[in-house]
Amino acid sequence: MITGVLERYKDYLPVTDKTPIFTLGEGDTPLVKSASVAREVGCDELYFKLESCNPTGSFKDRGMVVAVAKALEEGGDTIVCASTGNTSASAAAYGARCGLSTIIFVPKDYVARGKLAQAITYGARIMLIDGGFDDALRLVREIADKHPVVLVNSLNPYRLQGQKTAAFEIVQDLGGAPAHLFIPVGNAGNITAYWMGFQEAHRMEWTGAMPRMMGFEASGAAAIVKGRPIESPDTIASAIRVGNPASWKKAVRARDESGGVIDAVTDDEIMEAYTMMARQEGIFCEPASAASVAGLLKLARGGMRLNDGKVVCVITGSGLKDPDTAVTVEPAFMEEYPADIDAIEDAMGLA
Ligand code: AN7
Repeated sequence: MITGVLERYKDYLPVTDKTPIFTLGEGDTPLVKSASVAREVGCDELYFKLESCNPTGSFKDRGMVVAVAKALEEGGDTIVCASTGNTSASAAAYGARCGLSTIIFVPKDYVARGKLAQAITYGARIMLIDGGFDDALRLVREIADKHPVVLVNSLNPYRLQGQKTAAFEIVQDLGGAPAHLFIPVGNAGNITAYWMGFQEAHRMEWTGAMPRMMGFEASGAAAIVKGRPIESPDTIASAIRVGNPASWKKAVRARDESGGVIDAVTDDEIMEAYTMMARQEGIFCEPASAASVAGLLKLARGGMRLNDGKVVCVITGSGLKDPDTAVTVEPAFMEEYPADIDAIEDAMGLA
């Protein structure tokens, strides 16, 4: 029986007697040991936290269940968010489950097809904004300021509260924090939430150690790395196509307090990691998620030693989210034949 984030972590979340407790099965995701990338980077103990196994296929469900529960508790009937796709898919699912109306603001032409398919099918109202994520966020913030709707972006503090539970699970599964946590960075909410989770786990003495937070932006959308907002962000990893991250300062604090790094990876590095994860680990992640693995490969190749402690890479979303990118990968083998046994045996060299 899945308990879900609200029930399992209610003592560590802003849950009151009046908070409705429900779940779509979010949280309690697998921590899978690496078979191949570990060797490649010279790390004895590398794990992937498969947040792609959440009900809508991304980590967003952990925070959304808390944000939606609090919206219900506070009497809201409409939730709104801006999104590069995963937040909106999650909002649409939890909104549908709870009978809320859900309105999502997404950058037209820059949401992966699987994510849009989810929002459509869950029945959300979809506002396609002629601009980028940063424009969509600006607009939805203004709407939420002026009108009685609940903003469920990560500016809503309940979102990060829910997301921090992934750090709790890693600490519980490993019996302490890893030495390094590699994570993609877009709007910078998740790296902030993980750091909050590790700090709380440390305060509660679930772990003596704390990880170095290793965040990776896409090089075409690397505002934090470059130290200035990016006017026209661009990357194949549409989930992290963000030019002015909302949690910028908090991410920098997580980096500095943990002795970590925020760096950038190119689209080529992302696609190499994306293909490697699928072909060598059997893990189909979306391009943004591969940014954490690309970052690990980049630092290892640059000479960073990773064999003196556990390393966790957060796999934030499923590869099924973005089929259009998947089909651009060179197939290992794909040819067309007539439906004829002789032709097939011939082609397979079995004739
Ligand atoms: C797969 O859905 O921002 O640094 O609107 O979907 O917390 O933004 C998604 C972000 C990484 C980056 N991996 O996390 C959205 C959205 C995946 C993501 C990130 C996102 P943040």
